[in-house]
Amino acid sequence: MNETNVTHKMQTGRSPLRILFTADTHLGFDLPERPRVNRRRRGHDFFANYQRIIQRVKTGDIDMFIHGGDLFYRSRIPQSLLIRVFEPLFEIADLGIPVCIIPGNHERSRIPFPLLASYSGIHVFHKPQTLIFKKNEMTIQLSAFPFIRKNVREMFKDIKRDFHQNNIAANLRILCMHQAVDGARVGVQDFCFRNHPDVVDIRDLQERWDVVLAGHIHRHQILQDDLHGRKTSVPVIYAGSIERTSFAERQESKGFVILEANTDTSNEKLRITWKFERLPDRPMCLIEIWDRGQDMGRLQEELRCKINGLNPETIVRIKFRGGWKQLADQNISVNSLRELAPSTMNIDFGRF
Ligand SMILES: [Mn+2]
Repeated sequence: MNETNVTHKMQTGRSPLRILFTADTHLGFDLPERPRVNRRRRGHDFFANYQRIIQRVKTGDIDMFIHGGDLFYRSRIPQSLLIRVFEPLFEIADLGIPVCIIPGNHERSRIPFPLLASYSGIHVFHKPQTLIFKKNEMTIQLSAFPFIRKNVREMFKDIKRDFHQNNIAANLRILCMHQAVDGARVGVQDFCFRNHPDVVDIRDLQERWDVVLAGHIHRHQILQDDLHGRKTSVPVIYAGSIERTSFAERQESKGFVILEANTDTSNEKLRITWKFERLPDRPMCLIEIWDRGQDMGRLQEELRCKINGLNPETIVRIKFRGGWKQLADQNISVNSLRELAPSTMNIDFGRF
């Protein structure tokens, strides 16, 4: 495992240092090249939010752009999509704003990251690596490693040791990764990751860095406690996904994070603040239809009534409960559901 130290001079900007951190953009989600069904595709919403982030980076006060992984939704990417995703990143790099990308679990070797990484000003962390950036009087050390599928809890201890060997005196030390960390929460049931081989031990993050930026968990959150509820010294910031990728995310706000760092001139102490900037998201609604002995006609009516009561932009999932399930599964097709709903709505059945 090799580390390389590269020094990049950033464009001189205003103080403080400002980093835009995003992750889990899942570009290409629900965006088939040759769709077999004509319905509204959610992929356009993901791209619109990606473009909003790109515009935000270009507004002039952002010094660095970090993507915490899952840039794409899967590893086999059509050429046209690659261009749509890469070009805005090239434009940011051309402005003198460093672009740093940490490969996530959806990013395998098929994605031509070397093409991206060969562009001046774009850094892809194919392996654990530390890069040094300078802005005015500030030295920023960014350490990152690509997604580890198995046993990250153990493996991270070695990665950390190697990072440590290359430590330099920096004003701001960032770790970026695409992993679950103890205490991270997901879903409407509020599932909490903890003490698992595939979850990073939050105690291993409490030294050597000033802040941890993380992707992988789609709910925006900041972890500042250990599993015993004790305050930790290094915040772990999840930017969250930029749009809802599943119904488990239906209650979550979506957006990205702006991290600000400044050194206090009187005592040279580092001050870090962050804010979450929201992005537009489509409402999502789960409709449950319970078996109360309705006939098919009444069922259709109940469905129609519930759908009419919703914002026509909603993403809807219908779940039949009880004895209904089998009968409805056999008698109602996705197509007939779509006919009940306005074309601006996404509607399907929940199969779980
Ligand atoms: Mn993801």
